[in-house]
This record gives sequence, structure tokens and C-alpha cells, in this order.
Amino acid sequence: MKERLRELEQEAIEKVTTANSLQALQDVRIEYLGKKGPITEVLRGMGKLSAEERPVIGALANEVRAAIQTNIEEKQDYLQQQALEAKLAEETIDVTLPGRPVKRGNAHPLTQIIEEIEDLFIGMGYTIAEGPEVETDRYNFEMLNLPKGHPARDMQDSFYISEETLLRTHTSPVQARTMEAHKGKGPVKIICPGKVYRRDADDATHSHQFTQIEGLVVDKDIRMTDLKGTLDVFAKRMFGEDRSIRLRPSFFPFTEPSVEMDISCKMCDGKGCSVCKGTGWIEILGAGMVHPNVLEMAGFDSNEYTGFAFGMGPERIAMLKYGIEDIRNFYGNDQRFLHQFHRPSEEGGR
Ligand code: FA5
Repeated sequence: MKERLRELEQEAIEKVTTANSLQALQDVRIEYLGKKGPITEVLRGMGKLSAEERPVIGALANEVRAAIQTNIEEKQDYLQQQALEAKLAEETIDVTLPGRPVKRGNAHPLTQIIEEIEDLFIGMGYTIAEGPEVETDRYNFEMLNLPKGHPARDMQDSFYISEETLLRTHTSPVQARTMEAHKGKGPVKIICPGKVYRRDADDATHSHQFTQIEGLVVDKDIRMTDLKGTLDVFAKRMFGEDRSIRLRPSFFPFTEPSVEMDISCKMCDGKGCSVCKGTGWIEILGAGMVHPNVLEMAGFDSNEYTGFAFGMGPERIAMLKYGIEDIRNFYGNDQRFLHQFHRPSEEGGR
């Protein structure tokens, strides 16, 4: 039995020497020191030995077991150290390499257009007003001369939240809210940028959620020519001095008279092309003189005060200005699209 134990020790140590991975080492441990291993078997058979032999063989078995164990541990330390060294060698950092440039972000093109329009109107003495996106039927429609059941409500398909609340379909409710807050005293001179929502099917020029910028001026002696002059300045500053505008009769329940403003097509210089559908003009906003009913409902004396209002879609304006063919580009979050719109202050680090 002594010989058998020495043989096992020899065998195990040889296997430890040739084991070249932690897994192989673990296999040797299980094979020789495991519950079903040969040393355990020897210990189990000790009952058959004489009383003199038993302590001798027992001590030897423990000695062999300890020797194998120590061998395995030493090899394990060695293999672990080797693995660590290999990993470190592989991951060497070259501190002399140039750094990777961090892409500098930029404001969303729509934010840029809205800020540009805001700046333009602030320069003309307007202040910025805001209103809620979840609006009441009263402000979104009734205060704008659109009582319940009015057929013109169908012009703007709405997302209703309850019978009396909806996602605003335009920024015009801010007109009513602002006039009401002025308690019948002019002047009022505001623009209101914000998100609006309509049950429109999405296509290249329509989105179910888009932005509008509303303008409102209420004072004594405000005339249609003031509206026309303001829109002309706006169009020329936005699109260039060589652009001209035209006002076409239209209908909005909250303005009388109502107009739609077209701008001469930049692509064909007004000659007619596919972009302007052969007309030489492109529609960009709705406007008109504030309806006397709207002034009165908001607490203004329509014999004393007059006003004009307009509402435009910044997406359509940005599309025209930058030649963007599909409105969905603004909402797709495609970095390749968005990164084309760096303002001079956002250059660098690209
Ligand atoms: C209105 O919403 C009126 N409130 C505008 C107004 C204000 C008229 C003040 C008179 C006085 P309209 O539905 O035409 O009007 O929308 C105005 C602009 O919003 C359009 O010219 C267009 O640029 C934009 N627009 C309308 N529907 C969509 C849509 N589904 N997707 C993107 N832009 C849209």
C-alpha cells in the first residue's frame, strides 16, 4: 500500500507539471483528491490493515495528499500570474497616441429656426408668450370664435383628452390667454412658439405633432398694412432680400379678413417648378385682422382696439430655407441629418 501511495503521488505531480491551464489543474485535483479519487479509496480500505500498519499508512496517505495539494496550489499561483501578465501585455496603453475627438453637439435644426424667428421679432419689439399644450376647448376653440358645433372645427382634427380638454391644435389659444391677461388694455405685441398636435396622417409635409409660432399685435389703429409690412420684413430677413410675398384671401374664424401668405419660390425664382407646383409661390403661414368677436370675448373694446395675428409652421419654413424634402427628418433623430446644422458658435470638435 505504501508503494501504491508513492506511485499515486508521483503520477499526480507529473500531471500537475504538465497541466497548462487552470481547468486542467482543476481536473487533476478532482481526479486525485476528489471523493472518488484513489487516495480516498486507500483510506477507505484501511479497515483491513493490522493495528500496527494503520497509523503508518494513515500518516503517509495524509502526507501524500498534502504534497499533491501543495503542488497544485503552487502551479495554480503560477498559472494565475502568467494569465495576468499576458493580459497586461495585451492591454498595454500607448499614452503617446493622439486622443479621439469628441463630437460636439448642436442645437436641433428646429430649435435653431425657432430661435432665429424669435430673435427677428424680439428685434421688432415683440415679447415671448407661452401657453399650455394641454388646452381647454374654451381657449383652443370657443374664445377664437369657434363655438361648439362650428363646422370650421373640422379644419383641425383634434386629440381630445376629455370632453373639455385636448392637445392644442394650434398656438392661437395663447392669443386669447394673453389678451385676457391684459384686461382690455393695449398694446399687446407677442409671439408664441410651441408644440401643437393634430390627427393628421404623417407624410412628407404633415406631422401629427409639429411646431407653430403665433404672432399677435393689438393696439389702437392697427391696420392690414401693418400686418403686410411686418410679414414682408420677416420674409426678407428669413429668406433673402430678393424674395417677395403675396397675400391671398383665406378663411380663419378668428380673423377677418383672413389671408394666407405665399413667398416667391427660391428654387425657380418665381418662374414655376416642381417644388412650387408650377405656381411660382409657396404658402408659409395664415394671418389676418383679429376678429372683433375675439377681441370682445377677451375683454377688449373692438371700437377702440384693432389687431393682427399670424401663425406659421417652423418645420415648413426650415424645409424651404434649407431645401429639406421631408418633414419626418426633424423627428427621426438621425445624427447624419442633425449634424449638418452646426451654427457658427457650435463649430469645432467635429
Ligand atoms: C392655423 O393653425 C391658424 N391658427 C394660423 C393663424 C394664426 C391664422 C393667427 C390666422 C391668425 P393652419 O392650420 O393653416 O392655421 O396652420 C398654420 C401653419 O401650420 C401652416 O401654414 C403650416 O405651416 C403648419 N401646419 C399645419 N398643419 C401641419 C402639419 N400637420 N404638419 C406640419 N405643419 C403643419
